[in-house]
Amino acid sequence: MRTAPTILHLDMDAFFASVEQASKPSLRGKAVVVGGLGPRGVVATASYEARVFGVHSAMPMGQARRLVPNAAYLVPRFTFYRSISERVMELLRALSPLVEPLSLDEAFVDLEAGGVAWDERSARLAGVKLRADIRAVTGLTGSVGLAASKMLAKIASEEAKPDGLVVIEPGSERAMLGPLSVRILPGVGPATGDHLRRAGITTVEEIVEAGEDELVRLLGKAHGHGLYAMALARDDRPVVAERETKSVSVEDTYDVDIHDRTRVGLEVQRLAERCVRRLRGAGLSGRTIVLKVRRYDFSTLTRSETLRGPTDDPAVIREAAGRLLDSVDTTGGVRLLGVGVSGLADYTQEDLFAQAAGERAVAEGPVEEHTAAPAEEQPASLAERRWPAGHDVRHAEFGHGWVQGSGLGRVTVRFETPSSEPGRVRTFRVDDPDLEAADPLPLVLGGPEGGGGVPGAGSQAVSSVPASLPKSWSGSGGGAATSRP
Ligand code: DCP
Ligand code: MG
Repeated sequence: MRTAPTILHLDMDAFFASVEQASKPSLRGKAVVVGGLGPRGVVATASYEARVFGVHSAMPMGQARRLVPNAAYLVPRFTFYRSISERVMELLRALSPLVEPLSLDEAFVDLEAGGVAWDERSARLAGVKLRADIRAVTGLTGSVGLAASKMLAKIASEEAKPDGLVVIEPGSERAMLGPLSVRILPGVGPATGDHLRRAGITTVEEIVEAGEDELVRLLGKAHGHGLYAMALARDDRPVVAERETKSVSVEDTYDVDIHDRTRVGLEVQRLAERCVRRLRGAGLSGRTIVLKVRRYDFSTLTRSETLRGPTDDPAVIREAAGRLLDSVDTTGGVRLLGVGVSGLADYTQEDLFAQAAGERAVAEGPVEEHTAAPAEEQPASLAERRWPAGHDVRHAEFGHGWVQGSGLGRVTVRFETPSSEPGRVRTFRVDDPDLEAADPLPLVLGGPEGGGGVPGAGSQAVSSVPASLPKSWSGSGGGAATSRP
């Protein structure tokens, strides 16, 4: 493992929600929930102001509404988020050829490979400058973790959230990890966490104390070895430059063959859900669902089904995987199960879009092409379809604004732009000829991330973001193991 904290992990703060707050001055400092507004909708993300009330990603939207009835509920604008993500990734690629994106808002960067950092001080400086540059270019905040390995860099950025920077100094890793929950380690989800807890292991330190043999006994060879190494902060995984993803899949090997057909079915459902989370994390959807089954005698078979269009809907993928399982004989037992999705396309969340034929009709071109859901699944009224909450509009007289809500033949628009004061609300008839859908405006003046031609929206001031930090910030890279500039 390297001896300097030159692996950087960036994760943007409350990404989709922060973009919405930056777009809409009236929502800054307020609870904002982005997600599907239809009956099957789930939360994509929530602003930190909404998280205080317990709202989080993947929560059913109805539950979020009960927790924070007064939050702003907005339909996601993936094309816009993707264009901002691209600007952030460009900044990362300026630091190093080795940039490994994990999702739209998250990536590892090997600073050493880029020659921009070689010791703690230079790494910290690069991290501080990156955060300032991201802010200047996108108007948004991202959190940075710096460490000598990927695992620790990611843990550090989590610690740094929101809007911070944490360096884990080489040599301090074991002491830092020791008291933390086992759940902090990569690959330890709720199931493995429970399994370890029943064996009396709740902290990373306790994994080390239990020893490698015990871990292998509890979790099987591959997982046990891997986890023990992580607990000792041994992680040599290199940062791998972006490559074309061909498929997204997850699989589990079982220590004891599963015979019970119901249990096999449940495992497949669980894997399908994990696969969806990974798919969404990568900002993708896919058309072909693949089921992999290894039987007691090591014979392995795969079955696949291709849908009419790409999806990342957990229900659709679960059902397809279930159908595929129906065609597989599992008598004798199953050692391994896997669920994958291939035939990938850019982000399409039918689940989020359950309400929004309008999402397709209005702003998101690619979504329109890709969506497979039949029309009768769209319960939204015509007004809501045409004017999805949160999307940009332009009025012939009042200028640029966004849809605050619609229904009963009316649409309510708040007229404001990223650089204006919070704006006023006006209500129109849904068929008002003066009102039309518009492209998002750039969050920072001069930024090209407007998702298309940037209309001249009258007077826009440059938002007051420093292009570089005051000297005193960058000079503070001294002895402390962590810092939050
Ligand atoms: N996302 C999603 N569905 C999920 C999880 C995330 O659609 N189940 C989307 C919305 C998020 C974005 O991906 O804004 C990035 O995911 P993160 O997990 O990084 O969450 P945030 O950036 O929103 O918040 P944090 O500050 O915790 O990173
Ligand atoms: Mg994030």
